[in-house]
Amino acid sequence: MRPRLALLAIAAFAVAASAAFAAGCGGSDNSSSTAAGSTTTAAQGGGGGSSVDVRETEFKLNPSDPTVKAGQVTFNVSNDGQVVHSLEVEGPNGDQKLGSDLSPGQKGLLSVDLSKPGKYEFYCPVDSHKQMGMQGEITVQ
Ligand SMILES: [Cu+2]
Repeated sequence: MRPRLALLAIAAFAVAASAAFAAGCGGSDNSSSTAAGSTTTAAQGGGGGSSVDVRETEFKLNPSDPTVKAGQVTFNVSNDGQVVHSLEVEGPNGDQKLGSDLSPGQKGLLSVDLSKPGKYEFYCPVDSHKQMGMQGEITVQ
């Protein structure tokens, strides 16, 4: 009786562990696009912040000089290019970066606290894309 119970427990643990491993491993890349898509409406519906659409291509940000109102700003980033891109904003409280890089065609949301008026740099942190022109300046009014 006892040994059999122990075996069952071990087997159950192994199944749970491998399921968790598979979910954490294979799921991360594919699920990020759907997760980003589903949070789009939530981010825009809640809060009083503004949002900015940013398109990334090789090697520029469009727009590269957006002007926003002070507050929580959501960057609606789409990778319209042919290689992986990401986005990082040097806000008043430090750097804020997309949770995961964007494959070509992917979109992502980056919410940044830009509650202090001023000018803030933003850029693509992938490889040397910033130096190649994927940078700009956000004006917060
Ligand atoms: Cu890039």
